[in-house]
Amino acid sequence: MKHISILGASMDLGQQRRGVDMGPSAIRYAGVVERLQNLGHQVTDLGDLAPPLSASNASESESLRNLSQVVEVNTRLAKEIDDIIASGSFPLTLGGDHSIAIGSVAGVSGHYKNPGVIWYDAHADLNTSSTSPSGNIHGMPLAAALGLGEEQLSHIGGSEAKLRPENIVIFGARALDDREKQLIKQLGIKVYTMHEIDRHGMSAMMAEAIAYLKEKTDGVHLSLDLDALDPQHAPGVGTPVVGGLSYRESHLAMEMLAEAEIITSADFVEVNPILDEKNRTAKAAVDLIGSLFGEKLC
Ligand code: 4U7
Ligand code: MN
Ligand code: MN
Ligand code: MN
Repeated sequence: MKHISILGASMDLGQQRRGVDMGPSAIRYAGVVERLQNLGHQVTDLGDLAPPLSASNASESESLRNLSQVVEVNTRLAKEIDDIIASGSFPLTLGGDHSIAIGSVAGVSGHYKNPGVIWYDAHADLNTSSTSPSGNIHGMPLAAALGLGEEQLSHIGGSEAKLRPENIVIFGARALDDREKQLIKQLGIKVYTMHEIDRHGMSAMMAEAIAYLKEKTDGVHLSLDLDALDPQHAPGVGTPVVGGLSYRESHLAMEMLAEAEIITSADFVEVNPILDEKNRTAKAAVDLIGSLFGEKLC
């Protein structure tokens, strides 16, 4: 039995398709609290973090859209996550676009000597204001956690880098920008692209990723972007990429993580109900959360 604190981060200013701020509601309507309670966990739903104080300001930089709002929300989120862990509870953050992982990783990192992360995503989210093709901050959270790019983002929750490159595993990648590929090589970040997963299978690749992280980390944050799944299984995301992980592969991944008992915090992000079909993507998120927290088929 775990004590789990659910926090909604209803943010949509890290990208340009409206509606992803409704992700936390959609995941709640898909039954996340009941699902976790039925597994015997003690769940506190802390509701949603208050939205950004000011509305989007069109005059802001195109290389870092809505910077001040993203900084403000993530600063509050980092503090909330920090407090949840300090209280002995498991923080489960519901997004919201992936820019919110800047705050969740910042809030987690101070609690571990060697924090690690599994970035379950079609993308690497390693852009900075100088490499980003879009200026969308949801493509930058992993770079910020490494201490790269705009300091207003990388210094949220403290000026130190929140993650070491060798403690990062990117899983499900298939849409990396050239500069992101360069950075991955330069820093030696471990990436399981769709190629490796197709070739050797989810079971072998996830087992390897778990062994890799288990050896060097004392806490692992799972940052799960629903666009890691193929759009067939998760259509309600802002940046869908064909050729992704299946629903079953993702289930297996979560079951293996549950069995390995390495995950100490998580976020489930990028669920956009406006783009979804009958809340399927939110339901997939809840199914995966169930598996991550120990649900068995029999
Ligand atoms: B997500 C992109 F250029 N790399 O930076 C960018 F392709 O959190 C996409 O993973 C980022 O959904 C996707 O804008 C961010 C683009
Ligand atoms: Mn993505
Ligand atoms: Mn710095
Ligand atoms: Mn992402």
